[in-house]
Amino acid sequence: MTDSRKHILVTGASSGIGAAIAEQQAARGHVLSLGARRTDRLPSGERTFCHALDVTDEASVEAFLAAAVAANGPIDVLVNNAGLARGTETMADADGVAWREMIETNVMGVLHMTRRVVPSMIERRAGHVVMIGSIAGRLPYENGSVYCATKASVRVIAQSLRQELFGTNVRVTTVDPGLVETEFSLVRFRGDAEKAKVPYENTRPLHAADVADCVDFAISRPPHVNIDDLLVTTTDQVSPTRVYRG
Ligand code: NDP
Ligand code: 8X3
Repeated sequence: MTDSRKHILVTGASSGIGAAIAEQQAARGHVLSLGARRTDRLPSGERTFCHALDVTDEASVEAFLAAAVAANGPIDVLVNNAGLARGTETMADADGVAWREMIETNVMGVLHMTRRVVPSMIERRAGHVVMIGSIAGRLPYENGSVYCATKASVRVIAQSLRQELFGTNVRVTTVDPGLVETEFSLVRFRGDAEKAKVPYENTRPLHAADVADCVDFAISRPPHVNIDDLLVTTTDQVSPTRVYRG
């Protein structure tokens, strides 16, 4: 790919932030490879390659990456967006099943993807890894210990990776959003639409497109500029638990 047209790979592009990133980067004229488990929900487009992806399954990750590279060539930008929170149990009440799902998706999924993509970036002395973290990784809250821990892990993995990639020209960025209105809450509350609405009631959450704007800013900087991390909330939020509900 040339500097002007990049091959951008987005995990979890079937919904929310990933879908918004895909839409915006498609409009910029970039070539996209999009993955998620619900392939019927992946956005289609002229220069868009869609393929099944379960980031928790190494065979699926390998099949997805092989197909993406065959379709679109070397990956210029990897956006590790796929992720979820499941449940709001306290540690004392949890059975551990959702913990494993969150750790496998949010941490192992990022690692499965990144370790397979970075070697070719190092070889080409160009590339960009973007992580979608969360405000939860910086300011943990009750009833969310494992989700918060997974997002703190993403942040630390990015910091360490940036050190490892020092001198290679490969960039690493973390974008940590606050409350964004997506299907995130529906997933966290296990499909209970009434409970899922509550976090967004009487407040102005971010739109997925606002987060896509942050990713767009980071990846469109000149090649010598690395945006290390961005924390983004609406003016109605100053911490995970301090949300203005006027
Ligand atoms: P959505 O639920 O709307 O989207 C999540 C995406 O992740 C879906 O496309 C889903 O696709 C994908 N996904 C989940 N598990 C897997 C898997 N095993 N393999 C591949 N894809 C998977 O939520 P958001 O858009 O809000 O979430 C995107 C990211 O943003 C997550 O990492 C989340 O933690 C983070 N975030 C969200 C915030 C919010 O308030 N919404 C705030 C801060 C961070 P499918 O189910 O089809 O596989
Ligand atoms: C999602 C935002 O505050 O619900 O990461 O954890 S929060």
